[in-house]
Amino acid sequence: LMRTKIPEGLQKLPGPKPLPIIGNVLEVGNNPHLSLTAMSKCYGPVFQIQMGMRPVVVLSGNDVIRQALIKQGEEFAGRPDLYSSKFISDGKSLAFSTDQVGVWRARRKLALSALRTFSTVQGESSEYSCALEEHISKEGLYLIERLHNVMKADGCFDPFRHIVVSVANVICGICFGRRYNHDDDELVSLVNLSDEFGKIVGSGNPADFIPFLRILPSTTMKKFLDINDRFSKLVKKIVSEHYNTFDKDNIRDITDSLINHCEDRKLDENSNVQVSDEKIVGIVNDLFGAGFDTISTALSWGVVYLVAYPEIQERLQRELKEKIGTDRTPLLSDRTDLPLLEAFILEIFRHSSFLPFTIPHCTSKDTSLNGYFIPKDTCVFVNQWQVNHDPELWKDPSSFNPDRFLTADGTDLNKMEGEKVLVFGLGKRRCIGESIGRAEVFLFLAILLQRLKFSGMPGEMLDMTPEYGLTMKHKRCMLHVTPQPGFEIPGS
Ligand code: HEM
Ligand code: HJJ
Repeated sequence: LMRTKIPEGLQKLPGPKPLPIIGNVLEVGNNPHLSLTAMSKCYGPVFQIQMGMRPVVVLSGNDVIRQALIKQGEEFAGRPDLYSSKFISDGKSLAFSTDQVGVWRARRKLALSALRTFSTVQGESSEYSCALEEHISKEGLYLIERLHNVMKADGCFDPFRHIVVSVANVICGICFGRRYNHDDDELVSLVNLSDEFGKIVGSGNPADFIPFLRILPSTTMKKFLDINDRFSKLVKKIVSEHYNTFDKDNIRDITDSLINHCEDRKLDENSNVQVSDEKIVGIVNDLFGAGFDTISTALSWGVVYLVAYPEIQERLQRELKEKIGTDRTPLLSDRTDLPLLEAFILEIFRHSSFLPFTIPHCTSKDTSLNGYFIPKDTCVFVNQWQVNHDPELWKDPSSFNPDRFLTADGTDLNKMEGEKVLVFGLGKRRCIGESIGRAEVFLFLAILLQRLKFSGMPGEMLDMTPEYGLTMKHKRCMLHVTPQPGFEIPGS
């Protein structure tokens, strides 16, 4: 039996006793964010569990997570070799693949620069400060019209079903230079399956660690393979249309700019890293996938919280009426004038912690944390949910209270409190879509709230229990909207 020697002065990691073959998967269970938070109270902020035969280190607490991901960032920036990762973008995902550090860094740099360029360029109309703002405003107004029409026809609507199409259209605009109709079945059915994707990819999926589970028939796994397949096919079709109409003097969107990089063949002048065309253009898979799944989940939670807390919805609408009025649509530049809306968004992020764990990390060499030895190639789970519900950091963490992010007089955002919320990860692997994500959640909510009042179905209870996954979603539900006084519904 292999037994790693622990270097002198370092301790063996604490943790629960594993069963043979399955390890601790039963104790981890269906809600790893809750079970692993409970274990952190017992074993501390750095402990080890066994997923199948494989040791996994679980990090909790603001200090330990900052130490690992920022101060020891290099050592914790890898991704583990997991079964499910092989099926995402044919194993070539920027976010999930085990790319060597040089290849990952070159791809990440390209992705960041492409996102920045195509969200901040001037859009078609000079009313808007940038293309991102233009896409969100237009999709936001179109969504309002859509919800109004569905209300007229059916008397209620499923918020996620429609929000996800509008959000997908924003990232489609930036990545592919096009949008889809809300009735386009190819897109609508695909983006409405993201919960099945998240169930397989979420930290602690037993099939990632226990080989014999993979031979059992699993409908979730079938759906996951099917989603990845359809996803790749859709993106491949769009990419090949771009190759056919490519003109290096007219770079239309992110797909064009990535194709252009391949043509140039000089990805990064200062390094000798060679990255295949497939891995460069394949970056749009991740940008599109991450761009629609995360933001649609955040917004859908937002709408459900508005319904669950009608007094907060009323305060938000009063803030919009006072600061913006009814003569114009909100803009990104209104963010600093709407502290309650910003506080509400921070509280959605914190309370739902809809991204409970980061994508799993992996140590790139032998290291130590808090005096414990962690060998190279150890899988690491980072528990963001625990940080956002830590009673050491938050007063009454389980209550939904946006005011915790406002100054005592309620007129300003308390920046220090806001920075304690952990949803975008930290350090070298932190999210590259954070500024787009925050901007989009803000502007969609501002536009929706200015014109619509959300409410539940009379007599029906809202079930706000999250369903565990990479991004946790609330159960599908049916809601009502009524127009705010003073607003015409566009297009009707
Ligand atoms: C990674 C959160 C929006 C692209 C991540 C990670 C988190 C996260 C937690 C993992 C960090 C880690 O592994 O340590 C969020 C949230 C969003 C959001 C909460 C919205 C509210 C976006 C958007 C995009 C994006 C809009 C792109 C358009 C990515 C990519 C990675 C990533 C490519 C992988 C980075 C890497 O592995 O180097 N995000 N994200 N995200 N995100 Fe986001
Ligand atoms: C997807 C939903 C997908 C990809 C990527 C390739 C890349 C959410 C966090 C980080 C974002 C990083 C990425 C997320 C996955 C999705 C998402 C879906 C297919 C995909 C922590 O994005 O239904 O299908 O293929």
